[in-house]
Amino acid sequence: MSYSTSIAGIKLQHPIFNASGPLCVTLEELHDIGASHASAIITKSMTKEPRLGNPEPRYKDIPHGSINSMGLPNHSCKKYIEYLPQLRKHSKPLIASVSGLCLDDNKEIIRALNSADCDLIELNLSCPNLVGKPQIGYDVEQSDNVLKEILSITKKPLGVKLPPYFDFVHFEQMAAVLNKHQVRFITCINSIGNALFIDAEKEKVIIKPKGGFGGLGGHYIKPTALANVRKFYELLRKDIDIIGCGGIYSGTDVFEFILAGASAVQLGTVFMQQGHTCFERIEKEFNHIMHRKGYTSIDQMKGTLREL
Ligand code: OXC
Repeated sequence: MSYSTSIAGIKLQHPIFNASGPLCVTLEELHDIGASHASAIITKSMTKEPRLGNPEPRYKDIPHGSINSMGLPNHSCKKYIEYLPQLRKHSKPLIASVSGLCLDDNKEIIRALNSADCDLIELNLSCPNLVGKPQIGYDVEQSDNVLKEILSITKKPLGVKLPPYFDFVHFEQMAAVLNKHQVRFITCINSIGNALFIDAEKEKVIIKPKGGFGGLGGHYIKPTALANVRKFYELLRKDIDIIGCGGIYSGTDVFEFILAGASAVQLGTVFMQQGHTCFERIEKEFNHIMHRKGYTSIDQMKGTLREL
C-alpha cells in the first residue's frame, strides 16, 4: 500500500500538508511544520516587502470554523528565500507561496525565486483581505494576463491558489484560462471572502479590519471546496494537479477530496485550532480508511466519485 502522491511531478510521502495561511510565517513555525507529519512545507504568502498585516483582532475561531482578515503578514520574499535552504533538513518538498501586491511585484518575486531552494510555487490570486485590492481570481482577463506574464518568467513548476467559484459559467471561464497556460497545479479554495460574523450579545463584529468582514474557513466551507475541486477536475487538462483546501478536519474529509479529484490536501483552520498534531491524526485516519476500503494507492481512488 502506498500513500504517496505527487504535485507537478514532485513526490509527497502522503497527501496532507499545511495551507499557506496559519502558523507558517516565521522560520520557527516553518521548522515546526517540517518536524510534524505534514508531507510538505508551504510558506505564508510572501510579498516583496515585509508586512505587519491588518490591525488586530484579525483571526477568530467561530462555532463551525474561523474568520480571518490577516492581511498577509509576512517576512518578505528576501527572508523566505533565506529560510528555504534551512528547511531542507526536513527532507520534504518546499513550496513558496507568492502574493505580490501588483504584477511588477509578482514578477520580481518570481524572478528571485528562480534561483531559490524551493520545489514549487503557489501563486495566490485570491487573498480576500487586502483593502482596496480585489481578488484577481475573480477577474478572468486579469488572471489570463498575470499567468501569461508570470509563466514566461518562472523556471519552477507553478500553480495557482484560487478563490471559490459558485457558478458553472465562472468555473468554465477560469478553466479555459488555466488550460491555456502551463499551470501545473491549482489549489482550491482560499477562504470564502468577506463573510460577516456577529456577536449578538455585544452587538458587534468580532474582527477589526474591514468593519468585521473576513475570510470564512473551516466546516462552513467544505461543501464549496469539494464542489470547486470536482468542477475543476472535470474541466481541467489532466496534467494539472489539484490540491484541495477548505474544511478538512478528518481522514474522511481527505478521502472525500481525493474522490472529488484532488491529488493532495492542505489544512488551514484545523491546523490553527489544533496545532501540528493534526497532521499525524488526520494522516492515520486517512490511512485507516484506505486500508478498510481496500485501496492500495491514491491514484486508484482519485476522481472516482460516482453520480446517482
Ligand atoms: N486568505 C489569504 O490568501 N490570506 C490570508 N487570509 C486568507 O483568508 C491573509 O493573510 O489575510
